[in-house]
Amino acid sequence: ISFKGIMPGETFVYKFKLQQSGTYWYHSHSGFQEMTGMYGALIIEPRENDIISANNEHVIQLSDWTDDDPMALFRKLKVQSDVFNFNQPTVPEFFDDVSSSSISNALQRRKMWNQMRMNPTDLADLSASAMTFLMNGSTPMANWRGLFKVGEKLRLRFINGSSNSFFDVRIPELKLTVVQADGQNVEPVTVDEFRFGPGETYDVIVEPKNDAYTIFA
Ligand SMILES: [Cu+2]
Repeated sequence: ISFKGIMPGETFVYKFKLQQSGTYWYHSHSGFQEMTGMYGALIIEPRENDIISANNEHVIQLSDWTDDDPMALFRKLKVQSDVFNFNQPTVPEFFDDVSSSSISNALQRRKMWNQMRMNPTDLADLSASAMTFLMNGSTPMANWRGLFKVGEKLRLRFINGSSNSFFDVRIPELKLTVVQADGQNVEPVTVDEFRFGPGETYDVIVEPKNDAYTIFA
């Protein structure tokens, strides 16, 4: 809206006053370019010493990728919004509802969802049937070396750079201490797992006791 865009091969220098530091990211807002990889991390170091101490840090940016033309996917959703939802409530779920409450409650519930023209399993427009989920641009088949070192205090800057997907993130056998959310330092909270939606960032501190772990999202 505000300018004519950056043509292929051109460069453009953005200038803006920094009022903040922390983990942020950027992405394109035109032509579904974000879904085809036009995004990246923006890490802003604090002017003074960082109060979050770590021996090392890595950015882990999650995204969702489609082998289809995103415009074609969008067209399908415009025609039928639940085309990728293969978990629709049908007759058996209706009888489950009847037996767990009553027939009038079950009918009432169906009526409510019908009025909204939605269903209770409508969690995201696109699911794994249309998407592959990526970490730093790599598929789930990929592997990284040298990320974890025993005894090192490691800061992982998680970014949900997806167009559509919520992620539940955990590293089995490692506690995650959340120290920053959306670029703002927070009172540290130690968890086994966190959930974040498109656009959100969480920085966590981990202290590996082995040199191999799975980052699961
Ligand atoms: Cu955006």
